[in-house]
Formats: sequence, structure tokens, C-alpha cells
Amino acid sequence: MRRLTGAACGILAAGFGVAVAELLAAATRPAAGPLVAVGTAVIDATPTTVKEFVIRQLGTNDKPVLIATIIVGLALFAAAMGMLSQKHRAAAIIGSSVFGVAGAAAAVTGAAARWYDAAPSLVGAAVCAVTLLVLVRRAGAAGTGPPPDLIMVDGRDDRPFDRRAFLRAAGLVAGGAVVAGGSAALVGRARGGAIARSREAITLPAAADPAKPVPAGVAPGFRTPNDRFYRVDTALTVPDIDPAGWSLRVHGMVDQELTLSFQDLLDRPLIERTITLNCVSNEVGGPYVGTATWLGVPLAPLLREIGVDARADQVVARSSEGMTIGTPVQTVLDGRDAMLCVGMNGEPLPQIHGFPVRMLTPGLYGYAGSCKWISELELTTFADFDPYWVRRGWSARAPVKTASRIDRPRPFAQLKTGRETISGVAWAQGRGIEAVEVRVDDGPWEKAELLPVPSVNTWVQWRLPWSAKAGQHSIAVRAVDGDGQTQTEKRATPFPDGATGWHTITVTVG
Ligand SMILES: Nc1nc2c(c(=O)[nH]1)N[C@H]1C(S)=C(S)[C@@H](COP(=O)(O)O)O[C@H]1N2
Ligand SMILES: [Mo]
Repeated sequence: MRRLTGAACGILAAGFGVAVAELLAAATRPAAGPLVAVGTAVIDATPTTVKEFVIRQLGTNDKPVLIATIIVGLALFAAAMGMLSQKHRAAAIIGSSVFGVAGAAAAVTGAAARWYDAAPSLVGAAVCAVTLLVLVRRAGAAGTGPPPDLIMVDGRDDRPFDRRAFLRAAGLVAGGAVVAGGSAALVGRARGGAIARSREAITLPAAADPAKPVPAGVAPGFRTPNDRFYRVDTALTVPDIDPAGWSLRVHGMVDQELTLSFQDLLDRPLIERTITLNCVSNEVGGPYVGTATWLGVPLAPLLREIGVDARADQVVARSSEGMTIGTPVQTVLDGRDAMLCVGMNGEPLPQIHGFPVRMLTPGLYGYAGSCKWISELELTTFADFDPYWVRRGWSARAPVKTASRIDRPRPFAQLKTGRETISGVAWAQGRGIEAVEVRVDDGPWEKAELLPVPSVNTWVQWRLPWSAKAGQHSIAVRAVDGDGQTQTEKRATPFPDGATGWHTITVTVG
């Protein structure tokens, strides 16, 4: 019973401390809250292989699961601290300090951190320590007489255990935690709401150079709706960026530094392009690929205007939350429509896809050309700077590999005998897809029908009629790209420069 009371004191005090810290962070910088800061530190420190595994197992649920894990870990730590502080009051101070220093360290070492990001965690830790001492003192006399090495707050510790007074104090702390936590959530929501409203208030100009219309002959799903477009990033809280205060600094090895406001971007001639974007972490047959019509400022003319030093071979994009993504200068200048996007499928960029501005480089995996929430572009060299993913072992140069995927039938589908259609998508941005071939069991490779595309930068939808006979069947697909190269059968993991291999599924007919 006594132990349980100690654990409860610890959890209540820590809960209150974290809630106060989160409230402070919500009012200043959300990323400085201890939960998000520690979560971000965990993401940054997680070895690539584990990260891959987690993304594969949890998909986009990885973030809530991470936060829940941190809360459970914190609760266990707090319970132990509460039990220990019944005997040794110093445990309350040492334990809270550990928690405060961990939060503060995570907050100030995060990318794009400021020194004052330590404040929420430190204040939260102080609140936790004081609360725990008070609670333990109230609970301390529970039939055992005065606790051994008190920090005497006043002289009344040897009075009999006053259950009511303890419960009142505990209730007060719990209430305080709920109020602080609730206020933190409200402040966060208000902030998000303000950004959502400023996003809705934006009227994007028409493109000076509009996208080729998507051909009439495409099948449904050619373009991925914004709310179904995959999301991959390391951001635990979606950056809330007010376009009115946003700016992009272009600097480094250039003749003339440049700072652009959001309005400056909209005032430039905009291009619109339909482009397929995919993630290097995508497994063969995986879901991290989508096609959208993007509106933005072409990067090549902008770089030419400011004059890029001939020795600069890498342009590094930095985002508001500290991501760095490096793209070859050559790639940006080779005529492929690398752009600073402000619009996606006819709307301002959704917040999770980089609002207000993201970069997009057709033909490169997202981690090498498509920085979201961009705030800076630095012209530098590959020798001088390794961006975020490259420091973690991913390739510095990352052209998209030719890939194809079977979407219908689904893997392990139960089908009736007779007419079926096998269909899917294939992509090789920049090169385009020349042919898609499908093989059932040990049969011959058959050429699928290719539906029309607006350009070489989008995926191709393909389909092949099939008369399904009873039994279990294996269906494989492979693509031939615009250079005449057949997609390799050789299996490679996504790490370090993209998965390869033929997508193969098994179905049962009859
Ligand atoms: N700021 C920021 N930009 C980022 C990332 C990130 O983690 N942070 N991830 C990149 C990766 S790995 C991919 S695949 C694309 C995904 O873009 P999407 O979420 O809009 O689909 O964003 C890229 N841009
Ligand atoms: Mo990615």
C-alpha cells in the first residue's frame, strides 16, 4: 500500500511537471516540449535499420506509438522515483533533475533549437520535484512515524497520516495536471487553427506555364488526392509556419545572396507539373509513392539569377525544424523542373506536405530533393556537407530506380475462375516507362497495356487481361524504362539507395 502510494505520488508529480512543461512549450515553441524533444532525439538517434523496421511495421502510426512509449517509460521512471523518495527525499530532487536535464538536453541539441528551449523541461522538473516532496510528505506519515531523512518543510511530519489531506493534495495535483495539459492542447490547437486559416485564405495565382492536362484515358487513381498522399518525415509535431512571416534565404557559394518572402514567390512566374514522388524507404510493392499536380517556382532560373559558383555541386535545403536535404546542383539545372512548391493538386500545400513551401525534384527520391517546410537553400559542395540522411548512411546521390507494382488483384486475394484484370503502376521518373511485362507462374512474360501519361515524370498505369484458372498462382511484374533497361530481378533493401526486385504476389483462384 505504502509502495503504491509512493508510485502514485511519483506519477502525479511527473504528470503535473510534464503538463506544465508542455504548456510552456506550447506557448513558446511546441518542439521544445519534453515529449516531442525526447521523441525527436530518439528518432535522430535511432539506427537506420531500426528506423526502417519501425516504418515498415507501423507505417504512419510510428509517431503516436513513439510518444506513447515515451509516456509509459516516463511513468515507470516516475513511479520508481516516487517509491524511492518515501525513504530518501533526495530521490525526488535527483529523479526530477534527471528528467529535467534529459528533456532540456534533448530540446537544446535538436536541430534548429534555441538556448531557451531548455526552459520548459527545467521548469517542469522543478514543479515535479516540489510537488513530489509535498505529496510524499503528506503521505509520509502513513502509520510508520516520521520518515528518516526529511527535508523538513515544517515541523509537522510526525502527525498521524491524514488520508483526507493526502487525497486532497493528490486531487489538486491531478487537477492541475489536467488543466495544464488541457491548456497546452488548446494553445497548440489555436496555433494550428490560425495556420489552417491563413492557409485557407491563400489564393494561389494561376501558373504562367500550366501542367499538361492529364490525358483522358487514365484510370481512376492516376492522381493521388492530397488526403491520401503518403507522408514520410521525422517531424513529431507538424511545423506551424505562418506564410506572412516565412522567408527563404538563398546563400552560400553564390554571387548575390537572396531572401524571398512568400509573396515574392507568388509574384514570380509559376510553373505547374504533374510529378510522381516516392520514398527511398519504400519496399518493392510498397505504398510510399504518389502522383500530384504541383505548382511552384522553378529553381533553375532563380539559381541562374543569383549566380552559382562553378565549384558548388550541392544545394542543401534546410527546413524550419532543422532537416537538411542535399540535391546535386547539376540536377536542379538540367532542365527537369526542380521547383519550390506552393500548391498541390489545386490547393495550397497541405501542412503535412510542407506548408507553406517545399522543394520538389523530379527523378530523385524525396530524401534527396524534396525538403518540406523549407527555410533556406545553401549552395555548397558534397565534399563540404553531409545532409541528415547521408550522415545516417544513405547515398548522397539518389536517382529513382525503375519500379513497378501490382495493385489488382491484392496479394493473397481469393478469385473466381474466368476473366480477371491484373493492373498496377510503374515509374521511372525522368526516363519514363517503355513497357511493363507480367508473368503468371512459369508462363511467358506478357506485355501489359500502358495507359497514357502526361510526361516521363509520372507513373504509368498498366493492365493485362487474364483468364484465371483454378489453383494457386504467382504473379510477377517488371518494367522496362525509357532507356530500354529492364528492371532488375535482384532484390535489394531500401537502404542505402532504394529497393530493387520484381513485385510478386500470390493469389488463389477457384
Ligand atoms: N523537412 C522535411 N522534409 C522532408 C522529410 C523530412 O523528414 N523532413 N522527408 C523527406 C522524405 S524521406 C520524403 S520521401 C518526402 C515525402 O514527402 P511527403 O510526406 O509530402 O510525401 O519528404 C522529404 N522531405
Ligand atoms: Mo523518403
